[in-house]
Amino acid sequence: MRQVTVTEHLLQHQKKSPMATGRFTLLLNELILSAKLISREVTKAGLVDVLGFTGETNVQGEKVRKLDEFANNVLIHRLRRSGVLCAMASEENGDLIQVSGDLPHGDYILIFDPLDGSSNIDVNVSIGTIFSIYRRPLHKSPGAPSLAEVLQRCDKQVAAGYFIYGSSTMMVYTTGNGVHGFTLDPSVGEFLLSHPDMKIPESGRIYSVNESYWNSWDTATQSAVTHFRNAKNARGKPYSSRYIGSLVADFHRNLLYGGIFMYPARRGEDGSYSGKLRLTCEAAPMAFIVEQAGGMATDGVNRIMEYTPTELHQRVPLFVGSLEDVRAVREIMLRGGCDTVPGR
Ligand code: P6P
Repeated sequence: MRQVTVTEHLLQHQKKSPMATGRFTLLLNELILSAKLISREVTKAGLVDVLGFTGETNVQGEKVRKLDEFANNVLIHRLRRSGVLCAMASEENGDLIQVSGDLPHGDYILIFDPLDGSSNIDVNVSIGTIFSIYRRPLHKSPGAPSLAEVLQRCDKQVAAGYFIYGSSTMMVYTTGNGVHGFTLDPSVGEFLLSHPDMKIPESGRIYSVNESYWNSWDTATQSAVTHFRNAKNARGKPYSSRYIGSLVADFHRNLLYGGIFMYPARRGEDGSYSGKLRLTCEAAPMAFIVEQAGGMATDGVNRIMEYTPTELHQRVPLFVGSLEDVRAVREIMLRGGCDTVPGR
């Protein structure tokens, strides 16, 4: 296959993708440079003192690992200077990261999880950076964007993607014209097109869920997981259970092989149900990607892309993957009187 860089691919699709503007290309290239810097640190994590904790906790109440902090700082530093953003939001930061001020800025809004799956950093399991891009609404308020301008309906995303730092470093992204995968060739320092127009198999052969939470699920969720324990794939074989505990790694494998990733709502000590994954920086970008690849993403019943976030770090249940698998869950949830699906 002729070597095609991300920029060449964007320009080739210029006509089809209104996103292939110079300003979007610049934004994507800054994300790519950030990912190269993060990848370099991730791959040598075992050699220098970037493992372990900083001793701080983030807005999620999670211990911040040094690589988390490094990745977050790289992305904020580089993207703040891209000149094309008006606001950023990170899974690691409680509030919006304002961009305007003395630096040039533009109309894109970037929401990201700098290093998802970071609990796996010390054990050499694939982790990733997830990003979601919106445009600032036209009827914009003067000055820096308000939170309301950032919390847009998920189907207003203009681009979404992830970098996965594994046996190779890959970028998978969509601008609404299909899903395309690029693999980093370290010898030239370029992401080269390796997976053009990715499509997820319509029905899968893998289900991914942390079954240790069985007792905290409602009965409809338990029925959905039981369905896959007994289901047969398109070739009449049982589904395989695979769960890495790193969303990007589990999602990427299922995108290629076909299957469903489930992070259902769990009952808390107060008896209420809530999801763990964040809507804006995890569920929404993965939903955009999977729908562009022919799959589906719901909270069990409702389409993730129809959500309008109520807060920056809103959590949702997530069922994402092959169309027939996510549809099967939806039928079970509706039949089972699922009472854990929050209103949109
Ligand atoms: P659990 C990582 O912390 C993460 O946010 C996702 O990457 C992953 O899918 C999930 O949490 C794992 O959560 O509760 O199964 O450890």
